[in-house]
Amino acid sequence: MENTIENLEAKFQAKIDAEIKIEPKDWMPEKYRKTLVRQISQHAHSEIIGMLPEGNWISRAPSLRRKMALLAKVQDEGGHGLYLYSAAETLGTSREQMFEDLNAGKAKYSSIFNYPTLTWADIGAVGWLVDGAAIMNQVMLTRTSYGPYARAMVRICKEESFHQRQGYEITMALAQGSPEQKEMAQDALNRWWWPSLMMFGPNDATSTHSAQSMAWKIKRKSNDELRQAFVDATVPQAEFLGLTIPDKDLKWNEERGHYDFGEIDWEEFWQVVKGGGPCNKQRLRDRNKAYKEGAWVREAAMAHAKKRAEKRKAEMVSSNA
Ligand code: BYC
Repeated sequence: MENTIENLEAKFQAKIDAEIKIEPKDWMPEKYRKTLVRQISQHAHSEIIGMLPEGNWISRAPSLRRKMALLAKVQDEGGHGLYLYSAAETLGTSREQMFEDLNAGKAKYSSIFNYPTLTWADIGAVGWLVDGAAIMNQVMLTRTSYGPYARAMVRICKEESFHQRQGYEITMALAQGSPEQKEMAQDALNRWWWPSLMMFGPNDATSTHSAQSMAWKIKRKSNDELRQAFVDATVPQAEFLGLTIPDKDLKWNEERGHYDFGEIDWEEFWQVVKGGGPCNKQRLRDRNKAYKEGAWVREAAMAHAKKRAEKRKAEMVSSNA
């Protein structure tokens, strides 16, 4: 068969349909490559920016045990960012370019991280709801069609389960504590519930990329399917805690076998995505500061790597002589 674009595309789609992973050196349509770089880099940025609202509470955690768990969680997020930047690099985009786009405010990251963490109960809500929503989305990504992304996601999901549990446990301790503590947990749920539902992205009817991404098996489930699964899994968890989900339209629909829930404020969602959320400016400023202050570490690491490579080259030359 001749290697025309049509033939290559047909062979590519046949591989996807046969559940064969696409690897970095395989032929792929330029649009597939672009979609992956867009999604994986946005995902990596979300992990890195996501460290900021939680990092805010490391020095104020209420006990040594809580502090250790939160510290480990925030470090995990940094690691997730690194796996994901590496996966995106295999598609031919440099890490420097991705950082530049993030720092300049040109790249997207998850809307959720533009909300503030006002009390310790927010750390519980972030773990329970934000990591809970992230897992719902990311479990499907362990089966995504691009090999390096799928393999990164397997490791990430294992750690995300621990994150969700630590958040739920913090919320449970507060919900079973004094009336003031229970009130803190309820207040955090009230503020984080709707932004967590927004994490799944626009409704299927308005999602621009979903149809193509599902045909390429980059995404295995639609934004609305995942959002529904999250609501169905989380409502009983809130009931168990004796907390109330802030949605007057939330009710079990026997016929559908799912919870019905209220309409998301899409105006708020798009405002946050476009840079007008409560913390967008602060996040970008803190990210730029951290990047600038970390320059010497990157330079030292690069100098060390260069020296080692030169040493290895010299050893090879002398052993061949
Ligand atoms: N926020 O056509 P759509 C974590 C954008 S972090 C901002 O549905 P797609 C954690 C979307 O990019 C985990 N933007 O797009 C870390 C697109 O704009 P562009 C984060 C959003 O890609 C630290 C436009 O809206 N998870 O776990 O098919 C501490 C149209 O959307 C959002 C991931 O990144 C949003 N919420 O589907 C704790 C998962 N939603 O690119 C926890 C990987 C949509 O055309 N990503 N947009 O300019 C995905 O699965 C998909 O990219 C999405 C969107 C489901 C998010």
